[in-house]
Amino acid sequence: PFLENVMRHEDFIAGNYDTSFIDTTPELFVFPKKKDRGTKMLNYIGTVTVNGFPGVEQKKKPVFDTPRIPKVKLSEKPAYGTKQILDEQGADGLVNWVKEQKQVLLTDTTMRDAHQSLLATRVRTNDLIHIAPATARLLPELFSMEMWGGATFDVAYRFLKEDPWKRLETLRKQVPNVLFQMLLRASNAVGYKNYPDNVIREFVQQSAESGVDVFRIFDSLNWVKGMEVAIDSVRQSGKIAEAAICYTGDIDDPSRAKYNVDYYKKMAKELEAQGAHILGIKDMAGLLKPQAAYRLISELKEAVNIPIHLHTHDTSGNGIYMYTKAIEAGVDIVDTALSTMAGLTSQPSANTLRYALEGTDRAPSVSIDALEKLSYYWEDVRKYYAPFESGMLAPHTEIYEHEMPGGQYSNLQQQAKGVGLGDRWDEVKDMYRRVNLMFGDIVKVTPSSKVVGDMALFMVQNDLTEEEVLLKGDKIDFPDSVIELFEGYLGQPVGGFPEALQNVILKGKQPITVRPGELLADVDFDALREELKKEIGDEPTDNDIIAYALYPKVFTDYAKVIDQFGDISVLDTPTFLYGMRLGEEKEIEIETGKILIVKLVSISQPQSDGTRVVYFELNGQPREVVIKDES
Ligand code: 3PY
Ligand code: ZN
Repeated sequence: PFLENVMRHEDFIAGNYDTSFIDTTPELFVFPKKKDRGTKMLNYIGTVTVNGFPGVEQKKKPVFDTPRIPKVKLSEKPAYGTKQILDEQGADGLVNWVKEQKQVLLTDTTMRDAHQSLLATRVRTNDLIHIAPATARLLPELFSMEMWGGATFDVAYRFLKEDPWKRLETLRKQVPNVLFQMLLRASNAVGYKNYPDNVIREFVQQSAESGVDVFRIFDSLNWVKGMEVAIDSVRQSGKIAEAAICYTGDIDDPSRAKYNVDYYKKMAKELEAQGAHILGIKDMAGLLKPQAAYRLISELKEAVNIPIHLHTHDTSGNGIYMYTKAIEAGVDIVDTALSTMAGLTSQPSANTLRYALEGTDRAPSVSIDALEKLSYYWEDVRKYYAPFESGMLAPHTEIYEHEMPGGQYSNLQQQAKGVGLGDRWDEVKDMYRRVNLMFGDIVKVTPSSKVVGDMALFMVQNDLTEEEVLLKGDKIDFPDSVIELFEGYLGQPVGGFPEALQNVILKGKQPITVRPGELLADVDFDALREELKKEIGDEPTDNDIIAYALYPKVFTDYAKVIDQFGDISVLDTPTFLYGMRLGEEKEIEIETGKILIVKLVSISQPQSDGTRVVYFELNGQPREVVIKDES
C-alpha cells in the first residue's frame, strides 16, 4: 500500500518531488482502511481454512457432489399462483379462493422450519437461490412457501453473516407466483422478548414491503392480548394475518383438562374476532394425535368461518396419519417439507402425503414428479450441513411425554453439552417435563420453551427437585429468563402462574399483568439511526435500523464481519464452511458478471507470532494473506 500511495500521489505523478518527499509527505503512510473485495475474500477463505467454522469440527473439506438442480425452462414465466390471487383480489379474495378448494393445500416449509428443525437453521441464502427458480416453476400449486421468520432472522446475522432482508428480496424476485410466509412471534417479533409496539409495527411493515405475504402470528403463552398489535399491523399492511393457536397437552387426556377442545374453540373465536384471515394450528412439538386431530379440526370448522391451516412436527412418526385424519375432518391447508428435508423433528413429507391421499377427493394438485426432483436437490445440499444434524435417527415417541418443540430439541441438547450435562441428557428431557408441570402446565414454544429449558438445565445442574425449589427458593438465584417469565414480561398463561412458586421466584417484586408493550416506550428511530451510523461508520438502511432495534449486538457484530471480509454470502457453502483444499481452484461471482478466480497454493507453518501465511493465486496473480492460527 505504501508504494501504491507513492505512485498515486499527485506530486509524484507531476514529478514534483525530491529526496525529502517521503519525509515531508506523511499522507503516504495513511493506508486505506477498506481493502479491496478480492483481498477481503481471501482473508475469509484463509481464516476458515486455517481456523475452521464454529460448530464444524472436521477441518478437512469433504468432497461433495454437485447438487442436482432440476431442468426447467427459465425463459418461461412461472405459472399463475396464489401470489397473483392475493395481489389481484386482496386478502379477502384469497381467503375466498382457499375456501372454494376441494383439495387440501400445501405449504412447503423446506426453506424455513424444516432446516430450523433439522439443521439448526443453518441453510444459507446461496443454497436457496439456486433452487428457487425451479421451485417456482415446478410447484406453482403450493399455497405458500414458508421461508422467513422464526430463527432464520437471528441466525442469518449471527452465524451465517448474511442479511436476511436480502434473502427475502432475492427470493421474491425469483418466486413471483407463490405466497411467501413467515413465522412471527407476535410481540416478540423474531426475537426472544417483548418489543415496543412501534418496533413490531415497523418490522411488519418492512417485512411486507420486502416480500412477506402470510404472517403466521403466535404468542408463546397463547395469550391473545399479546397478539393484538401484530395482527393489526399485518391487516394494515394489506397482507394475510394467519393467527395461530399453539397446540399443547392432549385434548383426549382428562388429566390435561386445561387444554380441552373448548379451550381451543374459545381461542379460535377470539382470534377470528381479532381479524384473523386464517386460523393457524401450530403443533410445534408434534403432540396432536390422529384421533384428536379429527376431533379438533371437526369442532374448529364448526366454530369459525375462516380457513384452518395446520402445522406439525413429525418427531413421533405419526405426522402423516395425523394429517390424513385432519384432512378427513376438513382442514384447508397443511405444512409439509420436501421429503429429503422432512420427517423427525421437521414437518411430514409432502411426497409421502401426496401418495397417501391418492384416490381421495382431497388429494393436492401438486405434481409428484416435481416433488421428487426438488427433493434430489435437497438431498445433496443437506450433506453440506451434516455437522449441524441433531443425531436423531428414528422417530421419538417420547415427545408425547416431554413435549419439547421440534426446533428446540437440538438446541437444548447443545446447551446441555455446553454446561457439562451432555451425559445427563435423558435427565434433562425428563426435567423439562417436570418443570412444565411445576410452572402450571404452560404452552411451550419460543420463547416460553426456552425458559422451561433454562430451568430444566438449572435444576439438573444443581440437583434440585420441585420441593426443594419451593422450600429453599428464597436463597436460589434463578435464571434471568425464569424471573422475566414470572414477572409477566412474556405475557400471561391461561389460569395464571402458580402463586407459591411465583412468590419464591420474584422475592417481593411485583409482577405485571398488562401487555408488556403498554409499559415499553416507543423506540426513537431517528436517534437509533444516528447511533447506528456512529457504530458502523456508514449510512444504515431502514432494514439495518430495525435489525439493530431487535438485535443490537448481533447486528453490529455482523457489520464488523462484513467490513472485514466483505459480502461472503456469495461463497458456495462448502467453501464458506470448510475453506479450500490445497491446489483447489474456485470461481467466485462477487457480483453479476464479476468473477474472482481463486486458487489456494500453500499454507506456511505457524510463524513465531502464531500466524500463518496463506498463499493464493487471485485471477492468476500471486497473493498472500496472514492469518492468526487460533489452534
Ligand atoms: C420459532 O419461533 O422459531 C418456532 O419455530 C416456534 O415453533
Ligand atoms: Zn414448527
